[in-house]
Order: sequence, then structure tokens, then C-alpha cells
Amino acid sequence: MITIYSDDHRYQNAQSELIDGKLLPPYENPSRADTIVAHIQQSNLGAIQPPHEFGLDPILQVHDAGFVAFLQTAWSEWLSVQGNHDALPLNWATRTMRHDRIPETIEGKLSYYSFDAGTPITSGTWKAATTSVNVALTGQELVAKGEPAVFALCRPPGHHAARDFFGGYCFLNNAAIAAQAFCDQGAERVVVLDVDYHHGNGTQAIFYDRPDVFFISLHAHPIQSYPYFLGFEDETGAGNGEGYTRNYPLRVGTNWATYSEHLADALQHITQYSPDALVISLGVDTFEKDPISEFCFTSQDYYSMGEMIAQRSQPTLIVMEGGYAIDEIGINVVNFLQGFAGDKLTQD
Ligand code: OKP
Ligand code: ZN
Repeated sequence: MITIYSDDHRYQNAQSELIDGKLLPPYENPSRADTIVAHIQQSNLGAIQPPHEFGLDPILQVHDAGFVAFLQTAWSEWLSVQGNHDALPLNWATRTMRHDRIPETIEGKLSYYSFDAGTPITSGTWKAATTSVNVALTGQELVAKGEPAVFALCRPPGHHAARDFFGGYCFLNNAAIAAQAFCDQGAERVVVLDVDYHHGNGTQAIFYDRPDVFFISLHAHPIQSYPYFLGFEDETGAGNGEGYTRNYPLRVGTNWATYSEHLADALQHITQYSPDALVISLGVDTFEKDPISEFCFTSQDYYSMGEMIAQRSQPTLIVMEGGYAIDEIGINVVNFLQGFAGDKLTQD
């Protein structure tokens, strides 16, 4: 299986993140992707190729133009007002407040275009986030040209980013942009299967009213876990998209035995839908030793998960999302890819 990767992910290298009431060294840091690529190099998985540039057009098919312009200039505006330290928002328009007035100042715009204070914008954020999109789109292009499966080693991740807000370490929604690219190239039905520990609120929201992209997610129950305010079972789509969103919220402490029963159900729905392409939002933060998550997967479970998902025959783009146990992140990702490739690629 080909991997798409660029060192430019290292441009997203924040000083700290706000978590659990503290400013801590970021969990979402460059060593994540560096470790994954090192393990892929040591494996027999296949070639690692660089991304190429796709420009803003595919991004603007998914994201709001004002939001994209904000992300592009946020750092320079922040730098000139606040100085050379990471930018973070501090307050949001919650119940009874207005969402129809966009502030003029950079501090106000950070608040307007975000949903948490754990996602620092730095000098390199735009470069890293757009490279991450190019990684996903380069993978998408290879799958569209006939590769059965490609791994897009995206960093920063994307699934929490919605049409016009960032958060959850995500700025641009790599998986959604790739899914949209399949649609724009003629796919009639695309599935995004999100197996990250956290609900992919951004991806769900982007496609919520559309029947051509079916979003299916297994994740920690939002009543217990971040992002808290989306990902419940009764969210099933709206309008023409009714029936084309499916959520499997699972309680803290879930292991592979329980998870795999729900995954089997999700895979049946995918088969019924019969998509032209499958995009997998792959997070390995379901791991038992993940520092910010509370599922109980072992490293071997990722091999089983890869094998199980590969039993579908759709062309597949695997997009990297979360996973914060650095010591095992490489093993866990390679295990998933080996399980997937073992069942799919070597048998073709
Ligand atoms: C990004 B991805 C939990 C705090 C959570 C943000 C988590 C973002 C996860 N105590 N802070 O889905 O892996
Ligand atoms: Zn996650």
C-alpha cells in the first residue's frame, strides 16, 4: 500500500495546548507523524510518496471562504497585535448569543471561527494544514486512478473541522475534502467511516443534509467524552441526507470485543449503500494506553480492525486522524494497514 507523506507537517509545532485546566506540551505534536513514517519505512508495506499541490479550490468545495481566508491570515494578524506566541480563542457564542456578526479583531475572529481552546494557531499552521490537505488529495487521486487502497499520513488531523470552524487539533477537514473530491470526479456514493476515538463532528456536519456522502462513526459517547455536543445515536441526517448519517456512541472502557460487534453492524450498512469509494478516518486513540482517551484496544486489535474493514471491496483512502500514545502509535497504525493490506491487496 502506498503512503503519502510530507515532512511539512512539522510546521504545526505549538508551544502548548490548553487541556484539563493546564497549559501542557501538545499531545498533537510532530513526533506523532515522524514515528508513524519511521515504522512504515521499517515495514514491508510499500512506497512512501510526497504530496503535490492542489491549491484552494478543493478546500473551498467544503469550507467557507471567509473561514479559509481567516485561517490563511490569522497568524500574521495575531503576530502584529499580540506578538510571537501561539494564538488561542477564549470565548464563544453559546446559547442566547449571536452567530450572525463576524468580529473585526483577530481575537474576536478566533472565537467566531473555533469551538475549543485546545487548538493553537502558530506561525506554521496554515502551511501544515494545507500540506495535510494535499496529502489527502494526492492519496485520493491515486485511489481514483485505480489503486485499491492508499494511506494518507495527514497531520494535523481534520475530522473536527467543520465548514467554518476549527478545533480539536483540526483546521481543515482532510477526509471531507477527499470525499468531496471523489464526488466532484463523478462518484455517486461515498462513505466516510470514522473510527477515531472522538466523534468526527466536522465531517458529520459538512455532509449532514446530503445523501451522496454517508458518514458513519464509532466513538466515545458524547455524554462522557469530547467533543460532547454531537455524535448521539439519534443524529441520522437531515432533509435529503436523512438516513445517511449513522453514529455508534460507545461507553468509556469499550474494548475490541464490544467495538467489533458495532463495527460489523456499521459495515453491513456500508455494504447496503454500495459506495463507489470509502474514506476511513483512522484514529488510533482507541488504544488502551492513549493518554487522552478511554477505550481499551490492544496493538493486535488494529490488525483485526484493518482485516475486518478490508472485507469490503470499495476503493479506499485511509486518512490519519488522532492517536497520542507516541511509543505505540507507529505499531498501531502499521498493524491496521497490514491487516487491511493482508486482506485486500495481497488477495487481489
Ligand atoms: C482530536 B482527534 C480531553 C480533551 C480533549 C481535544 C481532543 C481532540 C482530539 N480531556 N481535547 O479526534 O484525535
Ligand atoms: Zn481522536
